[in-house]
Amino acid sequence: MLTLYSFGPAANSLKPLLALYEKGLPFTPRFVDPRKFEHHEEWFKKINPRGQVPALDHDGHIITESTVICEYLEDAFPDAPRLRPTDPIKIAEMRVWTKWVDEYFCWCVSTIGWERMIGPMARALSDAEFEEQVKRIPVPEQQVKWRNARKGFPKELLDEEMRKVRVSVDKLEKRLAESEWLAGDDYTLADICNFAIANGMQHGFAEIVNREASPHLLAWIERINQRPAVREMFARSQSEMPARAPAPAA
Ligand SMILES: N[C@@H](CCC(=O)N[C@@H](CS)C(=O)NCC(=O)O)C(=O)O
Repeated sequence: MLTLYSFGPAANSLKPLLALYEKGLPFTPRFVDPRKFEHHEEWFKKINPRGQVPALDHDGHIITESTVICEYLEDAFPDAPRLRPTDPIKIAEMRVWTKWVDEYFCWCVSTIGWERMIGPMARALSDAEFEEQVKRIPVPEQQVKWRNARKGFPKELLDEEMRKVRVSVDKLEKRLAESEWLAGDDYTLADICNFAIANGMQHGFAEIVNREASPHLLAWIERINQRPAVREMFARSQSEMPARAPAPAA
């Protein structure tokens, strides 16, 4: 039996949701409500001691880390439609893309997301309420991030992160101008993991992700949104998970 703990179809939570639907694997979705700081509650920290989503429970075994969950699903369910190439060279190519999103692309988009979404959420709390929440965050670096978001990130940092967002968009655009999918001829975890971060940038970063500046990236975002599994995932996730504010990005 599979249970996925997630904030719903955005950011890191979106990766395993896309993989599960694409592979047609039945699972129980368990929405963890970021507005109620449910991910910092004791019951959830027993599942993931880092207090972060997503987390997958497979017959009582917990797997964390969004990209690792996607790779795990490939290993555990190899007969379901494949999302990883078979050629070792292509697998390496795919993993360079998933490593890049986890180490670079995700973080610059995340800081801007925290400034825009978490900052106002943190400032809406009283000092005492905020300290109470921060105390429950198990990862010290995340405590620092919450404090910085509440104060507002320094302008130089935001400028640098925006520069990295632009570098990321250029890199994706260049690759997608040459190839329909990121790691070769097929839709793979390289596409899933990058789409999880890129989807929505056509709205939140419309000045750089648009038809004129990044036509191939936009076409790829639209192409993935049109996939039957992706359409079903968004439709079902919306009805299965309560209406909510956007989830905090990484
Ligand atoms: N490296 C982890 C990052 C997980 C992560 O940062 N999750 C975010 C949501 S996208 C989260 O739980 N944020 C809440 C917090 O850190 O307080 C992964 O890829 O799964």
